[in-house]
Amino acid sequence: MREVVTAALQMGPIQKADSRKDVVERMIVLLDQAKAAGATLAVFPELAFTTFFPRWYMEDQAEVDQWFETAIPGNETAPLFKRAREHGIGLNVGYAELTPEGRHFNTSILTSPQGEIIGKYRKIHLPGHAEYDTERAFQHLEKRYFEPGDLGFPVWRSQGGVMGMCICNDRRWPETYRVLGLQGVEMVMLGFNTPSVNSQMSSEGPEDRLFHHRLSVQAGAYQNATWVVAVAKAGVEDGHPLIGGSLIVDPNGKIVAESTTEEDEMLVHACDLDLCTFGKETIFDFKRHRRIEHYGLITSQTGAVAPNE
Ligand code: CDV
Repeated sequence: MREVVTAALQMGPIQKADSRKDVVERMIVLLDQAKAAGATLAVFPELAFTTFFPRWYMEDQAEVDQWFETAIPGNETAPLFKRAREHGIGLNVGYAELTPEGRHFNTSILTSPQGEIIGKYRKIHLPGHAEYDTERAFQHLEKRYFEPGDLGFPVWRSQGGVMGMCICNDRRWPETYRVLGLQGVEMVMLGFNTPSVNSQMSSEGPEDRLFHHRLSVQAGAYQNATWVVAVAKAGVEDGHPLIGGSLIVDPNGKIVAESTTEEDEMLVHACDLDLCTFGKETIFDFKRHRRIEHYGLITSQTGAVAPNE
């Protein structure tokens, strides 16, 4: 058995007016709960230190940049990293990254239980749009504020296994899990901020949103024989609702833990990485069964092209 006691640390809403100091205090309370539950790994949401600011249209770059971190840990976020190190807990946490060169990414990092940053991932599948969209019920401006990630989908050895990251919308794309799966991933960690209603179709509400979320995460886990830990920022942020539904999913695609609130909430599960072996050596033994000679379109073509009528 290779058990990783994993805490999915769902966060309730963060309002625009909430300070990073207040948010980090909430995160530390969750981290203390994770320690009490015996966790050595804690997964926090996407853009965990702030409200989900891409819902707001901004033209002034200085106003945009206030939502970004220029250093991780920075002055205000350092207490979280210090507490994780003291507890011997590795962290996966999402934040908005502003690089010294002035580049903007939707990023997550992985630390070791000893507190070193061992991995960084920059979100590749950015949803939404870049300009104000009058047709939508609300804005989703990730394409305005972030560049697509430039680091690919790497994996890292940590916690006695092979660990990978992705962020929110990435979980809906089978390519994400497969590229990680081809590197032997045994646990995919991801945070998300998913509005409870589709901004382009008001009839698609929380039930459908949770259905698509579970479907994507469970399929990714099963088809790649990997654990997936998916963690929400949930609840109503300045009038804008986000789904909860944080999940820990096993390598058979089964949900072993799920949040029940839209508040700060801890889920914990002892994830045995050895449970990945059966699927990886049988039905999803990629080496024996994949037929790459038929998969060329996946990397040579982006959009769908139907044949002429
Ligand atoms: N933060 C996100 O990436 N949200 C998207 C919404 C816009 C659909 C998601 O896939 O959940």
